[in-house]
Parts: sequence; C-alpha cells; structure tokens
Amino acid sequence: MNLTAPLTIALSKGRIFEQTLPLLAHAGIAPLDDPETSRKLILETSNPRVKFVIIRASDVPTYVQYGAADLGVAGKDVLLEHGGEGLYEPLDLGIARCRLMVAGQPDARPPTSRRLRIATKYVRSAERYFASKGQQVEIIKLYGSMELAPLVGLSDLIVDLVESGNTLKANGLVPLEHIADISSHLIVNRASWKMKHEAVNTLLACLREAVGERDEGLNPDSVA
Ligand code: PRT
Ligand code: MG
Repeated sequence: MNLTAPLTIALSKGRIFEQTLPLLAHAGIAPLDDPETSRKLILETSNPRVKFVIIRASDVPTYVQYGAADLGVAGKDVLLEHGGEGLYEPLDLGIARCRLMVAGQPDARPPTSRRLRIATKYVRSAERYFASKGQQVEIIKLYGSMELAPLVGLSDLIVDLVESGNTLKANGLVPLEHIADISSHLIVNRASWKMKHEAVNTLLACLREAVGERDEGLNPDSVA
C-alpha cells in the first residue's frame, strides 16, 4: 500500500493487537517486532511509512486526540469514558466484542436506608445508564477486579464488561442488566483526517474492505 504521508497507529497489547493484526495484514502492514516479547513501545512495520505505538488500552483515545498518533484502535467502553473529543470514529472493526453489564449477587436485596452503590471502572457509562432509568445511585470508582466489590460489601452491584460470563460465575455473580454491546473502533485524529486525508483514507478503505470480507465469510448465506 502506497501512502502519501507517514502514519502512526496507537494499539494496546493483548486482544486488540491480536485481533487488529489480521485486518492490518490486508493492508500489507505487519509489525517487525512482537510487543508481547519486545520491550519496545514504538514498533516499525513492513510498511516504512507506518509505525505502531503500544500503550494502555485506556490511553489510546488520549494519544489520538492530541495527535501523538494519527489513528488508533479502542474499545467502545473506553471511548464512552473518554468522551471522543478531537476524534473521528469512522469504522467499527467488530473485534474484541463483549457487553457492558450490571452484575451482582443473585440473592442481593436493594438497600433501604441508602442509595444503591455501584462499583465500576466505567463511571461515565454507569452514571448515564442509571440516570436514564431515573435511579439515584452512588458510583464507586475502581481500577480493576470489580467482581470483588459486592463479595466484601464495598458495593451492591458492579458495572463491568462480560464476555463468556466465566469471571462473574467464578465469583458467584450473575449478569443482571445489559447496558451496551461493545466492540473496538478505528479512531482518527481530527487534524490528521484533514492534513493527511489521502493516506488516512487509503488505509481506512483497506480496513473497511478487510472487515467486509471477514464478515462475509461469517455470513452462512455467502458460502457458495
Ligand atoms: O488490562 P488493562 O488495564 O491494561 O486495560 P484493559 O483491560 O482495558 O485492556 P484489555 O486489553 O484487557 O481490553 C481491551 C478492550 O478489549 C476493552 O476495552 C474491551 O473493549 C475489550 N474486551 C473484550 C474486553 C473483554 N472482551 C473482556 N472480557 N476487556 C476486558 N474483558 C475482561 C472484563 O473486564 C472481565 O474482567 O474480562 C473479564 C470478563 O471476561 P469473561 O469472559 O470472564 O466474561
Ligand atoms: Mg485487561
């Protein structure tokens, strides 16, 4: 793929990196190092005009917002918390799928003398969700292991991502309410979108095609 400008793409290690690679491969872009074994935070790729920066999943929108990366891949959960300022979200990559849910103990009764306590990393999404139901709640911000909170009496409920449901089950919790379906999106810095429009568009078109072909392969009607 011939690009008219250099592009920096922000990615996080783990599932987003692994599931974005096949899509980038469609554009002929492959990393020259494996981020799981290399300590490098900037990775060169098979396209000399493209490099990856490897950062925490929740930092991806910030890097792209400030133009430290032209593009990035971020979960909708992370984008909802970030707010999306300075970003375009032109393509749902349909990867790293899960659901944002309310969960709790199966037998828990709501408190009578205080507001419901919700432990979560997803403060904005949780606030918005309970406000939309007209429910006054107390949100307790955590950075991880939300499943523990109801077990030790820190909160009544949690708001967390659920994929297989195994993590909830292992901790005696059940999914209670569905807030949103989550997948990862391609995000683009607004200035890069204008200044590097041709290069960004070339890559975007290629990724859109890769997503389309993958989803066609998933559609049983398309099987000859
Ligand atoms: O780990 P770190 O704090 O660095 O960041 P992160 O957890 O945000 O990054 P990462 O790589 O774990 O997740 C990146 C993105 O993947 C998230 O922002 C989501 O959009 C998406 N994703 C998809 C998930 C899951 N599935 C998922 N299952 N992110 C996290 N989980 C966790 C979930 O929080 C829970 O603890 O897995 C557990 C539930 O999984 P099940 O299968 O037991 O239900
Ligand atoms: Mg994680």
